[in-house]
Amino acid sequence: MMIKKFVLIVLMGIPLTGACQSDLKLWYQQPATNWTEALPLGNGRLGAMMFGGVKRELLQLNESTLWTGGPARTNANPDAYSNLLLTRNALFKEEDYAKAESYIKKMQGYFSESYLPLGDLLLTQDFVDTVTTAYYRDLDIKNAISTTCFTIAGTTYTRQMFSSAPDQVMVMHLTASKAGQLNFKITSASQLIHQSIVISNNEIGFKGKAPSHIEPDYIQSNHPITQQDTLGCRGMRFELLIQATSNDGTISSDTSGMTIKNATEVTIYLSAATSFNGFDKCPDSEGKDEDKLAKDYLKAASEKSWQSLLAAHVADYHHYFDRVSFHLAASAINTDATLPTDQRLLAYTKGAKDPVLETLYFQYGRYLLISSSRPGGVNANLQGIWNKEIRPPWSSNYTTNINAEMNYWPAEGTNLSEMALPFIDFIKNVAVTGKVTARQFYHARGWAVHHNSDIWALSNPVGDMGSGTPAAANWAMGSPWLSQHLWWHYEFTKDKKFLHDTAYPLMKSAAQFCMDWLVDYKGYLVTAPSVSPENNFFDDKHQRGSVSIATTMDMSIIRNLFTNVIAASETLGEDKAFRDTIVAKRAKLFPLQIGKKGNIQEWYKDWEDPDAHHRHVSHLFGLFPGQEISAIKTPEFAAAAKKTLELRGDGGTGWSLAWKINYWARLLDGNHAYSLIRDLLKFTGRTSINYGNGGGSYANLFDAHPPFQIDGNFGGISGMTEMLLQSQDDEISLLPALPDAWTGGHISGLKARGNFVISINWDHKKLESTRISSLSGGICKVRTACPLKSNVFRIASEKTDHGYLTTFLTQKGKTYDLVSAATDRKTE
Ligand code: FUC
Repeated sequence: MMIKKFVLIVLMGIPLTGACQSDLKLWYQQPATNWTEALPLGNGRLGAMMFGGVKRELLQLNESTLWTGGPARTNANPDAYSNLLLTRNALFKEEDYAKAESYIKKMQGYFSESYLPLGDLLLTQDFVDTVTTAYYRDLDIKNAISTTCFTIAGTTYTRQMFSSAPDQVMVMHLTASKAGQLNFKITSASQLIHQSIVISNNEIGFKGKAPSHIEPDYIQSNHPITQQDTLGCRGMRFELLIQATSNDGTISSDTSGMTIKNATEVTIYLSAATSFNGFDKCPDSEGKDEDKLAKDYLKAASEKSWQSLLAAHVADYHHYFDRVSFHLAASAINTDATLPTDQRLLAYTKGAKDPVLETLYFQYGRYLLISSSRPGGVNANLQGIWNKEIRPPWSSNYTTNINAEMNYWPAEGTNLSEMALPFIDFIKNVAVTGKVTARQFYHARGWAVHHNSDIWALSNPVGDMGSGTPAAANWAMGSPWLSQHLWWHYEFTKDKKFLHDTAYPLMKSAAQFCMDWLVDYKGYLVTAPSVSPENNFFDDKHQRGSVSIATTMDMSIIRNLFTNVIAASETLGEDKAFRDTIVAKRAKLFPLQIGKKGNIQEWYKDWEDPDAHHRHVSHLFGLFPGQEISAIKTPEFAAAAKKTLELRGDGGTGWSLAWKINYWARLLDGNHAYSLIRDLLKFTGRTSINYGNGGGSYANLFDAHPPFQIDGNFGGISGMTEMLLQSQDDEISLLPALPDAWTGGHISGLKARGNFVISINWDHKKLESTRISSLSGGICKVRTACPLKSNVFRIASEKTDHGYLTTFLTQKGKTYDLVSAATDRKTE
């Protein structure tokens, strides 16, 4: 009953002017003319970019499992290992980095496969009159529904669309305010080789088989697309079905499309599926029955009304989205709040203060994660699930030297733990292929993953046996970095069964790889060969190089894994002998170094940077996402990290800006973090690749590397979260990096390590009150600028050099309200 009532409100509540805007809508006064203005919808699997054209509505469609290729080959490069000793000799004995680079190139394997666009759906609508008024389109991220409406010759036309997770279809509902005014044709297209299907008068579609391989966009090739499966076991089948229903108009179909005449209300159901059946199954011979899947989803959905599908969709979406609300004091606003989102973004780019746009951006990131990563599905790729290119930038694959992990930085903290599950499944898969890679390439135990992967869980260094850039391709730290997310999932959920059954065995196996990969050198354990993603150095002879030993990032990632493995084994109370070995190994790892400029050294030696402003700042891994460098516990390293960031500068690609927001938040410098939020929200229209300082946002608030990469959206909101709440080092820090621009506000529902749900109210930059719900019980230690008080339960507040630490014992399932002593005094 409640849900029905709510749906009616949603349907009737279509605002026609900016004045009735809710804070949680992206809205525009004109259709999208290019892809980065279109609005993304998704249920984790089915994605659409809705353009909102008047005469020509374009929906660009995706299905998250539609990739080229088949299971990763196990014979990637049998000769790789013979070059390892040669590389190490070049590094240790000759210090000849060019030579090391030439050997390491012989340790490369296949390129990854490519994520594909499914196709387009076009609605071509006939109007006698050409004058359009009251045009409006939006994406309501509170309900995950997009609306386009406009008026022509006195008739208002409305199209609403969503992608339903419970019903596994996308649905569009079209209405005309005057009877019988809907006259349009539905056609479909795809860049993939396909055949049209006409099932009945009101059901059409297409099906086909994906290419067996597509070369990455950065490889020069006259024939980049290989359709034929010459290797066997490559190329998945796909199918799209489109059904329309109307209770008054007529519907007819032929191979050219579907025609709807004289209707007042039409519902279009879109169903799609592929034969993908897991990373290790031949997608054709062992594939799923995509025809049955697509038909079954469609049949079940089309038996339900638009209203009931919408109600189920909204209820399902609210279950996740509503956990967090975020408001910033509107007093700081000096922009025209009635402006549409694109103009608001432009005003912001010119310097307007707009906290509402900032909170919209935050919630939009959560919307994008819920829409691109659902339990049981595949993890969000470089573009989430939204890609229109047959040869997308970087194959729209997984890049594990930052991008794939950054996608999941906000998952736990913004209370979307379930959305991390597809990433955990991906980690389980690469741990399987990674075992073969570790053994074949390095004769090592455990699992190894390099910088690129795909839906088939590719783990070898890419480069087709020598054409990859070693600074990217031969980075071997994928398994220890990915393992961090297993530990995080445990820390935030306290799910001991998950720790025991899933996380610990994978973490331990990654640690075994690291143990075998590390080499004794001058009393330390070092990695060799070693790169610092995707940067170069000038060596002692001023020769440019990229392959050396013991880069800071390598050592920090391994230290982080070893620390987490030790904690995990202690928590489980098992595997003491292994833990002792890891404790001993950790003590011997080559430590962090402070260089002559007062910065954290990136390389084993204090070498110069050919590109001082390089977008990667991987040597600060220990600051974030690691926790080795702390403004409170290791102030010298924190000062060196700050110097590093100053030397590197603020510029960068979208994800680089996003990472820096997290860095400055960990350095407790809210104003610097905030200035980078402003950079990340700088409007750009550029879509060609720019490795320099071009990072920003498109009109649809997608992150611009450029081109579009979704990592910046996710990394950006992780940084915003870190400014308001941190929970590393066994304490919860409230408002650790609050910028002056966020004078007052309220955020509720964030998660902290220990499985606490936190709400925070602040005013005049001072904490007023906090509510802490303890989902697992246990000690809660909170750091704040002023002591916290409670009249109902016992707490102890202790003054430290960095604010007050308040400690109390929580019971599982209980909620605790605390006020700041400063606020308390004010009200007394
Ligand atoms: C890494 C980055 C690039 C880009 C690519 C997908 O290689 O260095 O900037 O984000 O991943």
